[in-house]
Amino acid sequence: MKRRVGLLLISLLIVLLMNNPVMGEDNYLFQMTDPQGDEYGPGTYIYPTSQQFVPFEGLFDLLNFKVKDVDSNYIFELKFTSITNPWHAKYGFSHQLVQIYIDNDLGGATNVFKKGANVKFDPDTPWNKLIKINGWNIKVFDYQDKPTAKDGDISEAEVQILDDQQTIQVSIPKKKIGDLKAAKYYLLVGSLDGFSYDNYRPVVKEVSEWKFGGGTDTEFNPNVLDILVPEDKEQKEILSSYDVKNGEFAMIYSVGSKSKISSKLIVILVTLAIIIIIPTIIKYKKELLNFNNK
Ligand SMILES: [Ca+2]
Ligand SMILES: [Ca+2]
Repeated sequence: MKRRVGLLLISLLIVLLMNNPVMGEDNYLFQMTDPQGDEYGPGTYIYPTSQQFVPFEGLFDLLNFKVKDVDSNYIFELKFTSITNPWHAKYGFSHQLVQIYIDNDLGGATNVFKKGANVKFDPDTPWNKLIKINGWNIKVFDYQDKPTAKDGDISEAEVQILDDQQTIQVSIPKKKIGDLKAAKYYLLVGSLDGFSYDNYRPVVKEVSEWKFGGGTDTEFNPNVLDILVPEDKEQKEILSSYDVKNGEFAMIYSVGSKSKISSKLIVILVTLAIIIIIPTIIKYKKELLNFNNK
């Protein structure tokens, strides 16, 4: 009986450790992998033909997204199949344009901050902070900022390419973003184009030297190439859900750490179990002693 109770306690502890995302390695608050080979938006997008896009695959193919909590900073890691720097961007990557829309507070918006990505967001998790990452600058915006605002530059941000030559690591002071413990994320990967709206290289119907093909010649197909999607959803389906006729953008769903309520609930359950089990052990011991004394 005693051994059984001990085993029960150990099992509960293991369940608790497994379910608490904060207790993972290196203080990861959240991490998610993304399939390789899906940098095709809704399944049809193809690379521009300019030689600047060599090797014509992998540059926009997100493989992994991690968020770490380190002292006064949040560290974001974005792993891609391939990173190149033909235009000598100061942070070491020329092509990737990443926008991380974050829901970590009450209120927020369901439309993009600036026109460009051609998507909209799930009304259940409206975003309130936006991190915009490219090889030249890192910006953070609040949903209440004016889209015309030129500010947002995070001079304290630190950016580097990790030794695997595939991972962009961005460190941003927590005070610029707010608490991410229960955050939900929309992660959009586009192709950086200094001349386009919000720097998204357009995806049109016919591919050309500087534009992606496989889209439409309207303003409604997404200009994003890869996104993270919740486990029960398909990227192809989500990114093809736009409606040219009715002028509707595709709706993106957020991803995020499993609800904090569930890990809190586990802590409560384990505590309750201990409270109930310990007196039972004591009672059982007493009964056993009484039995032996008889
Ligand atoms: Ca991918
Ligand atoms: Ca994807």
